[in-house]
Amino acid sequence: MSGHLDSTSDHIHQVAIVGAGFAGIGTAIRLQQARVDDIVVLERSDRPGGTWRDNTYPGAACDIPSRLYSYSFAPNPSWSRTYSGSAEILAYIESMVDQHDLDRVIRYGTTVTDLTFDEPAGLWRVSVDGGETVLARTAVIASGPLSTPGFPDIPGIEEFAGKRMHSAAWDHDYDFAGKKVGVIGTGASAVQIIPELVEQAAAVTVFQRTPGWVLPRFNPEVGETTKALYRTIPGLQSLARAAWFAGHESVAVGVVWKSPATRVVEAVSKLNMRLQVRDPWMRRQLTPDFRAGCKRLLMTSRYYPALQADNCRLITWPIARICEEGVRTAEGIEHRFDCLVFATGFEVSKQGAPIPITGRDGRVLGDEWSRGAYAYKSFAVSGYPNLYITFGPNSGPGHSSALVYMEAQIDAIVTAVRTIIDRDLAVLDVEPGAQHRYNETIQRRLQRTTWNSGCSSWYLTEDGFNATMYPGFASQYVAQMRTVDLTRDFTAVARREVP
Ligand code: N01
Repeated sequence: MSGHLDSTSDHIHQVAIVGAGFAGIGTAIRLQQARVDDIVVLERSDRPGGTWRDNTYPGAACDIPSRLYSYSFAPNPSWSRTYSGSAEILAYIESMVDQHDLDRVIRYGTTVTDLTFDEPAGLWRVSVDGGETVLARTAVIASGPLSTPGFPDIPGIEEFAGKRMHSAAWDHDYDFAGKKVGVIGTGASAVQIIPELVEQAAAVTVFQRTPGWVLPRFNPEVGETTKALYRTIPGLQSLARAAWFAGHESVAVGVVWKSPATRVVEAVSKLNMRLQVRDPWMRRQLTPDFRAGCKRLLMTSRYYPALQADNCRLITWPIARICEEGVRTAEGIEHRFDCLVFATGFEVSKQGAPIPITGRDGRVLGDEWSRGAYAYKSFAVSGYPNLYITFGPNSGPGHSSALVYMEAQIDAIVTAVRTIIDRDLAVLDVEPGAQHRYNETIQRRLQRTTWNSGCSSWYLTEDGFNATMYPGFASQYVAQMRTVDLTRDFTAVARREVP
């Protein structure tokens, strides 16, 4: 797929969007529907899809039901399973690009290097590699919090002479047949990869630092009759979506808040383990020592059986170092491998400001967020006018579809962009007081959530600050985004008032 839009240095776009993943594509579609025509999407890769373009490891799939994992304005009656695989999700995103003719506005192979607000001109200067500067009245950062693969800080990691692979940068040309493979990590990505590797490789060794809470995931095919009904009865799929949404909202009670309901989730998970894992020693190794929901729940029915396969070993000794031939654990045993798979997550420390962003008076967002990111209702930051973020601070869903949160953000962004255009604003900036009050409430409520109940996870900074998750239900988040008040909580300067 290729697309190009002429962008001379003096042309000012209405909106520049960074990233052509689910959020960037969704924002572009909704802006077009709101008659915002002059937009440009800057995408570093040569294809759209973001997470679902990059995470192609064997077994990659969504652990949120497909019906909830598509834009509400574009339901997909053709999902093949309850939980779709990554290829199918990527195909859906690409179909959205085609249907909305977005290749016209996406510039592939264009990496944004920094953004600077030009206050006198009331516009963002977006630098891209190669030295060009793209100008836009409004900028939208839709580059996603989990887009840069993270390798662990294990001594000797560079010494390994075999094949190294990260879950988010899979080498499909590598043949696992007959190979000895070590997998580091047992999070959401790992539990999807391990069952596939156990089927492909000669031997798989799993290095577990912290076991997670596992819930069963039933993933039946969607029948042809159901698909036909979705295609023929208008609104039926939206109804099914609403039903799944209600189901997820009820799970949230046990997952979000420190409450007795958490015990129910833990009991279900323990029962699941008892039914799937025969060996009491292994059950002890796999039993978490933190409250369910503190880390992401792992949704899989295939992980425990894979761990017990004849060609799979679970190692719970800490890793001491990586050496030329494999991994040495703390008890001094060296495990030799042909390939090491790093299912070790992402560089979330850069989550706050993935790109250098300079706002009013030379303020640098990365500096302001160095001890933890914050924003007004997760999508706008005081001092950085006319700039909006998807999946910004404290917008993480712990239990529901990220797309529900994302669409609420996109609606707020479209309203702000239309306001900037209709009122011909040079500046639309969040009031610091409104931002401060919002964050005080968010941080107070976070103290009562399981995410802040003592485990370590990518949700928290090293100081234990939670800039990631939204402390509430998805429906509450949607409601809060509808109450974004561009008059009371923002200051505006019209272009004609700029000296
Ligand atoms: O990454 P993670 P992930 N030595 O950071 C271990 C989304 N997602 O890619 O728990 C040994 O969760 C680390 O151990 P510990 C989802 O939002 C969605 O799996 O820190 N081990 C952990 O086990 C998810 O939350 C889907 O002790 C080390 C693992 O590596 C996010 O992506 C599917 C280590 C990292 O787990 C990230 O998930 C998959 C070390 N030095 C992912 N360093 C959907 O289905 C790290 N680890 C939607």
